[in-house]
Amino acid sequence: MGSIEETVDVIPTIDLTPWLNDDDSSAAARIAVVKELHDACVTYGFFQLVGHGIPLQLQKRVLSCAANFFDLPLEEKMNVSIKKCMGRANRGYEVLQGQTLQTGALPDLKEGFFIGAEEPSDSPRAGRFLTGPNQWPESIATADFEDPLQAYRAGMVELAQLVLNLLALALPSPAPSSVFDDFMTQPSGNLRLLHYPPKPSPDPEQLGCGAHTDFGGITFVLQQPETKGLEVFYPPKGTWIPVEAKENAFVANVGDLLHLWTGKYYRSAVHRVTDVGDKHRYSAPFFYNGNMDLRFFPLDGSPSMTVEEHILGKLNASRAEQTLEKAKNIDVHRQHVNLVATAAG
Ligand SMILES: O=C(O)CCC(=O)C(=O)O
Ligand SMILES: [Fe+2]
Repeated sequence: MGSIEETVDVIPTIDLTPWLNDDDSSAAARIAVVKELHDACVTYGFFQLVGHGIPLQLQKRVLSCAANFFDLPLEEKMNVSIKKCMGRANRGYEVLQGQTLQTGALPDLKEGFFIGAEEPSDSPRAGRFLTGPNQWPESIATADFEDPLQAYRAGMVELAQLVLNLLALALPSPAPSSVFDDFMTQPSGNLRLLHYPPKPSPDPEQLGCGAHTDFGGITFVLQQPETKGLEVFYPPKGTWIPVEAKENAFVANVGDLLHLWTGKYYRSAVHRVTDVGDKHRYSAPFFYNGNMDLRFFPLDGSPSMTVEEHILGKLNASRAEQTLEKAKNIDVHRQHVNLVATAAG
């Protein structure tokens, strides 16, 4: 018999069916789901979601859209580079090793593609943070890429809103069950396709996706079944918990915004993608950031701010940290160069 320390923690799996069935679900079953969501968000900040109503066929199409897109020649992918998007819309292709999520680690061994709600370029909002026209690859037909991805994204917006309503119900009083209602008007929800190529070396500093927390409200990750690599940090034990890639399940996680808003009641957990092994791995995280203009008031009385201010603040802080780290590395390098120069001279 193992001791508590030896027990392997597992991210809980929560079945939403009682909330999607209008007819035969008992009130008790629905309350049990709310309690499970509460416990998962307080303990891990992560859970697997099943019985969510998003068709398996659509999930499979999203993953094959990812495989088809990342298979395109680099030149075609660069035609829709995120660097060409309108203003700060953050839409399009992100190159392999284009991001370093973990300060001090090597650049992430992944490439990505971001989409969001279509906001035409002549709209006054276009070019604002996370808002604007999408960039679609020319060589893949709309019906084979844009249509399924947008159908999926719309389904994820609805799912996120149902889960947020339940997370509002799960908060201890006096938080009202309407606490997130205004957050859900004109919501920003962005889908990212990701490709992790097989890892070329066993270097522990080479991660697929460096350790980070998500900045926004709530994230739902579609993982390609039978792949590996996603892990969640569990501070009470200082351990990394692997998150199984289950068919027809989404990995949901609380972001920093929800953590702050709930007075740090719901945990925003550090997570990463380590070694994907010798198989390609595709995933599709969906980030629900709600109404970016909304001013929210953290339940513990911390200063209020708008959703956009919060996310931009997080982004800028992480960039500043990365710049500092790079500067330190350059100093180390300079010192080394000087020593070599001295020894040689
Ligand atoms: O690919 C994954 O499973 C996770 C990706 C992730 O954490 C992110 O994009 O924020
Ligand atoms: Fe993440």
